[in-house]
Amino acid sequence: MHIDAQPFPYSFDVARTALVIIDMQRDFIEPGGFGETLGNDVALLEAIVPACKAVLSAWRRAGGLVVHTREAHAPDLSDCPPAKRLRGNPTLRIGDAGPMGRILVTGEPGNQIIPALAPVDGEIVLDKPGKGAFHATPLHALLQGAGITHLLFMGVTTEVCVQTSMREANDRGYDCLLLEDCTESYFPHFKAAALEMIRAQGAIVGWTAPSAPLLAALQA
Ligand code: C5J
Repeated sequence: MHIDAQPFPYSFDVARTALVIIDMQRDFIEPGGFGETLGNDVALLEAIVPACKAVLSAWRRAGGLVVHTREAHAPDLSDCPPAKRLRGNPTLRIGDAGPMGRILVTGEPGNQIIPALAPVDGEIVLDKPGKGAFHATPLHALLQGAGITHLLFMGVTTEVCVQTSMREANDRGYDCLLLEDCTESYFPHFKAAALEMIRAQGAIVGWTAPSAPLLAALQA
């Protein structure tokens, strides 16, 4: 399969490609979660949900592998170093009790993937304590075991967990495409810059494309 992308067309085989959905969890997307406590306008992120849902549905129909990640820490925060917990000036920190349970803690209501993109049986769901999806998770082993060589990325936030995960994936040898209308940042200029960085210098980290050509290719 080939789709129009920047900086040049992206080719992949569905059987060797996984759709990786980064951190579409209530804490970041819904009002009252961690994202909002950091002073962000979560409506910006909520706006990508319909496009993400359309891609997820089409990818499921095509029989492709789906990976969902959640930024999540153990209840005792043993996997959350002070360098992460103490950054910023939020009204609530990781592990504190918030309106949707303890912030970014495994199993809490705010840590669940939003209902519109909820995982189904057979999909991989990974809790990741870092920004990158490969740090302290079995993701690389699971993808290698499934014969995956290519990754399609969606999710939030573009310049933090998505970009970090794409860079980790690129270092591990995966050809990565970021779906432009299926990712968002609390800072639109950071999203724009991240997309440019990713595809600069001949796709130094990977490709970017809107979801429309992917949906058309999957339907053809
Ligand atoms: C952040 C993420 N922004 N998923 N997490 O802290 O991008």
